[in-house]
Order: sequence, then C-alpha cells, then structure tokens
Amino acid sequence: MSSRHCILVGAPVDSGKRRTGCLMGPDAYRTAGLAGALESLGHTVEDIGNVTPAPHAPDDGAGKLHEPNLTRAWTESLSEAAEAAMARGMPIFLGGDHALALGTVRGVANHAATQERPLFVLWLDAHSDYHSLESTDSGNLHGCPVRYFTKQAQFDTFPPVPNPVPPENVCMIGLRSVDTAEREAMEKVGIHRHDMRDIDENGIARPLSAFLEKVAAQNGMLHVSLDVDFLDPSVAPAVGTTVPGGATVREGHLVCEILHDSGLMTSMDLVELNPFLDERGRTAHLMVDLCASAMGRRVFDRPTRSYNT
Ligand code: 4U7
Ligand code: MN
Ligand code: MN
Ligand code: MN
Repeated sequence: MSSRHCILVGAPVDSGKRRTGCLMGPDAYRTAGLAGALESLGHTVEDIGNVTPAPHAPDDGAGKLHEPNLTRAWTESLSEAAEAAMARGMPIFLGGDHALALGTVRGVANHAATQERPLFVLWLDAHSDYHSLESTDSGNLHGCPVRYFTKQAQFDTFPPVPNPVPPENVCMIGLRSVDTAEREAMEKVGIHRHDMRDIDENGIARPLSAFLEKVAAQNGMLHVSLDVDFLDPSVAPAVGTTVPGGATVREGHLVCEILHDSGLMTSMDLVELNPFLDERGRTAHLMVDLCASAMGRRVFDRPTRSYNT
C-alpha cells in the first residue's frame, strides 16, 4: 500500500482505572522505536507530542466512578486532537488506558461525518468495554468507551456524541471477559462479536475478512483499537487486566497484516500498555511490531486481496 503521513498522538490517559502506569505508555512506544519502524516502511512520521486534558474540576473521590472529571477532560481534548489529526493524515494514538477511546473515536467519527463516510471500529480486546455509567461495577471508565461512542446509553456530563458509530459498524475480536450487564446490553444490538472460542474454531482471518468486506462495500473509514490484553499475557504481560487464553503473536500479526493489505485502516489506538509491568520492554516492542505489520511490514509480498465490490 502507498505511503501515509502518520501522526503520533501521545495520549497518556491513566484515569480509566485505579492501577496506574499507562501514563508511561507513549514514551515506551517512542523508546521502542515506533517512529523509525514506520519510516523504514516508507511512511512520513510526525510526532506531535502528548495531548493534555482540558481544564477540569478536581475529582473528589466521592461516588462510584473513578476520576470522572479527569476522564471527561481527556475526552474533550483527545476528541479535538483526533478530529484535527484526521484532517491531515493517519493518527496513531499512543495510550494510555482504553478510556482514551471515549475521545479518539468521538473525534474520528466527527471527521468521518465531514467526509460523508461511515465510520467502522475494529475492537481488538479481551473485554467488550460496553458498560454504561450505571452498569459498571468497578467504576473504571476504561470499561465504557464502546457504549459511549455508539450512544447506546446516556453518559451524563460527558460531551454529547454528535456522530455515534452504529453498533452494527463495530466488530469485537478476542473476547473472553464480558460482564453480565455488558452481555445483556450487547444482545440487544448488532455488534459483531467474536470470542476466543470462535477464533479457535474458525481462525481469526475469516471473521476479520467478513467485517472488512462490509467496510469496503460502504466506502467506510476504519478505526482500529488495539488493547494489549487482546494478546495472551504470556506474550504481552505489561497490562493491568490480564486474561489468560488470548491471541497468539501470530494471530495478532495476521490481523494486522490483513488490515494492511485491505488498505482500509484510517486511524489506530494502541492502548492499555503499562510499562511498569513490562519485562525488559517486550510488550512495548510487540505492540510496535504489530503496528508495523498493520502499516506494511511483511516477509514476502502476496497478491493483494481486493475488498472492493
Ligand atoms: B479494558 C471490567 F469488570 N469489565 O468493567 C470492568 F472485568 O480497557 C474490565 O478492556 C474492564 O482493559 C477492562 O472493570 C477494560 C471488569
Ligand atoms: Mn487514576
Ligand atoms: Mn479495552
Ligand atoms: Mn481489555
């Protein structure tokens, strides 16, 4: 695929859950050589540094939700940064925990609306992140972004979502930890969802390709949100919410290689890396390698599969 202008957007969000460390994620990706890897694939790279949260009242620790004011402030600033970056190139958001997707997807969706193109979201995650502010037991907002950007619940005091992503435009792959309230809410809508059993039985390429056909048929834009815990903790230990039985290194690369060959991806989140929990940078390096695969790194060329209808 042709060369892209990659815009690295640091998003050191750490307010989406109680265990801290994701704020170090953007610098871990920089240290692991993300910019150089993308440049060696022929892309231009612009690192705009780290976004900061919008002005906000301090969180007082009262109530069920963890740091809602700070998370709302991140949602505002990241949404604006995302919309602006989309107009100039292909943003890669360096997380930060998954609460950052409250902002990035909102902003990317606003940009897609200006292009009069539908937005699709590929959610690579052990979790469905489909809680509402009412259904979350943990109070951790990194478990809520999909419900927010699909506008399937009111998110009181959060910025309104002018361009919600239709649930049937969302595909989740890698699921193995879905709470009862999330499952019941998801059963009412048309989110494409593939748990690990599905991948074991059918392979990972098949459900992904079916989704990409749909994106191409509608001339859609595609945002990919890659949570470290999509991968098995034995190969990607640097994450707070490990769930055994995740994707292998090769399943991760295959998804990314197919994404590249499709030419459909227009933005990407790298989320939930907690460098404090890493082993000599191995998880950061794996995430950089996966991003490189999604941007064209390969062993041999193959005849390109066309998703154009
Ligand atoms: B992540 C959880 F209860 N569902 O709500 C919750 F299992 O961004 C986990 O996917 C959320 O890592 C995980 O706290 C959020 C829990
Ligand atoms: Mn915090
Ligand atoms: Mn997640
Ligand atoms: Mn997760």
